[in-house]
Amino acid sequence: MTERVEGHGGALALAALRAYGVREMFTLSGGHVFPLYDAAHTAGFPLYDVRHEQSAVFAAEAVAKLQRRPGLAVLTAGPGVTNGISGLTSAFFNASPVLVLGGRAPQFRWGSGSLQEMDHLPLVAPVTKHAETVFTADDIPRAVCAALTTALTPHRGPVFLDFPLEAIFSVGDADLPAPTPVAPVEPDPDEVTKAARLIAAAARPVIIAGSDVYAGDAVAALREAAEALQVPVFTNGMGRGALPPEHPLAFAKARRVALGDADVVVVVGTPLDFRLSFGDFGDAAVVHVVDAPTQRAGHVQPAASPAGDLRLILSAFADHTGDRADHADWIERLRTAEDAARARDAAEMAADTDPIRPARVYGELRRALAPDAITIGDGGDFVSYAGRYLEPSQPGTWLDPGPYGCLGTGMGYAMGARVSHPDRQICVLMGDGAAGFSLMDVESLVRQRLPVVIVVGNNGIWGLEKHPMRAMYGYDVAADLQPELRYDKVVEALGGAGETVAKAADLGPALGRAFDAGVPYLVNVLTDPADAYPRSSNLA
Ligand SMILES: Cc1ncc(C[n+]2csc(CCOP(=O)(O)OP(=O)(O)O)c2C)c(N)n1
Ligand SMILES: [Mg+2]
Repeated sequence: MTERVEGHGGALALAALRAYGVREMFTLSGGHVFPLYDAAHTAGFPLYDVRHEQSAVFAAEAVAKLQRRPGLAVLTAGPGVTNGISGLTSAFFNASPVLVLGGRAPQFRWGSGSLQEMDHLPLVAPVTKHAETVFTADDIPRAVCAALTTALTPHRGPVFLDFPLEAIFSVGDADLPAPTPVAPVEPDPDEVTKAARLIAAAARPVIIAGSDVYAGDAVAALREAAEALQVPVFTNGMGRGALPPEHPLAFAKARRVALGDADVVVVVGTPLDFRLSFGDFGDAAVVHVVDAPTQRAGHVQPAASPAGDLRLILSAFADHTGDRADHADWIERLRTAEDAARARDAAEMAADTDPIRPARVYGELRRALAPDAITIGDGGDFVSYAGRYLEPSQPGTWLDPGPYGCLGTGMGYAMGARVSHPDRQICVLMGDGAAGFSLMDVESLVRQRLPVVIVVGNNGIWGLEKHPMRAMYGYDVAADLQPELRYDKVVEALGGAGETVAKAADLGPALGRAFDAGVPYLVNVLTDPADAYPRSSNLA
């Protein structure tokens, strides 16, 4: 069924966006995109604005990640688009269905030197699934619908369209195509059976489940597969919380033993990248389960690599009827390692050191956070500790920057999270260095009444860089920040509130005030600059 739509280019775009379930726009003002604002304003469509375009794209990405629907950022021509490129690239690495609509200098005088006249496509093409200039108003609904279908089709990812000035300002009409439901990609049954047999026959199998398991709505199927085949599960990215922490097959801390001694490692919905030692697990056979054939690793030879709809593949694993080995001893061994690590962590999370160590911050936060709280990590060591000490108990509640590792997601992700979940706690965990990238967008949050809590681990340094540089060279440069800077005062000046905490005993009450504040609130925790996150490779 198609619907006839008419109006200026902005109205035509909005009609297509709404048909695909887009429910808000993130932007920073620019004349080239006024018709999109006019359409939103006229229709009562929510529009949130920011102080730097990267925040608009990060906000759209947070919506896409959390709600598993398209997120929309509207960027003005030239610098608006170029400022959004780190956000687009993050979305590309994270397979987030983000649509960026850009303004563009007029086509009819292209080459004459209009303001901000540049061709965005060569810049954005490598970090999008599709990038296109739409030259007429009439063509806008088709282009928007096609772009959104592409963004939502596994392997998901960002798409970009720009509209020359005359295309978006002129009036047109078109048939609005009905949204195309994304058909599940059937995996090759032989490859699925091969993988299931390997897992079932393994003596010491492990599953690692990543973001695409959540994005592909395959959390229930993952649990069924793990339970049916009795395989311990570790998670990363948006996969965190896929199994509740109390589940007998949920593991987080025994990773070293698990990956060191496993005979089959099953990686589902995440690439075999640096986070997973590039898919090299010693003698273990690797099963790589991906949501599209394009995601099969080119640098390793997995024993099996089924590609397609993750629900179908994981359900097929759950239904596997062949012979299977008993994994009870293996699970028990991992549980012993997990419990020992947990006891060590508990001691660190309670430690009453002066200065405060990051572990204690997370010990206190665990008490303050509700099970459905959204936590966002933006920083170096401080966020590595968050990954270690916080245990999301529900899937879709943890936002990290992903493998692109871009600092500066903080306030944009916070805005997208707040808009997605108006009734939940939203908590941003920030390094003091990371804070510099987006803290000005607290102003946007205050003005648009979007309260969030920001906890800064303020060690006065770019910790994740300073410690490795000292280890490598015996000295460091370009790694210091002002010690004990009052980031809480910055937030206060922008209309929010906050406080500085120097003593561990003051953390709990401060967090209580933060979550009750009803305005953006920054808890500026002075942490120990000598504390370095222990890691095998310190380069990030
Ligand atoms: C946009 C961007 N610039 C630089 C880096 C390199 N980098 C990674 S972690 C880090 C240090 C972060 O410092 P801070 O946020 O204060 O956290 P800390 O490590 O001190 O806890 C830097 C500079 C990056 N990942 N992204
Ligand atoms: Mg720091």
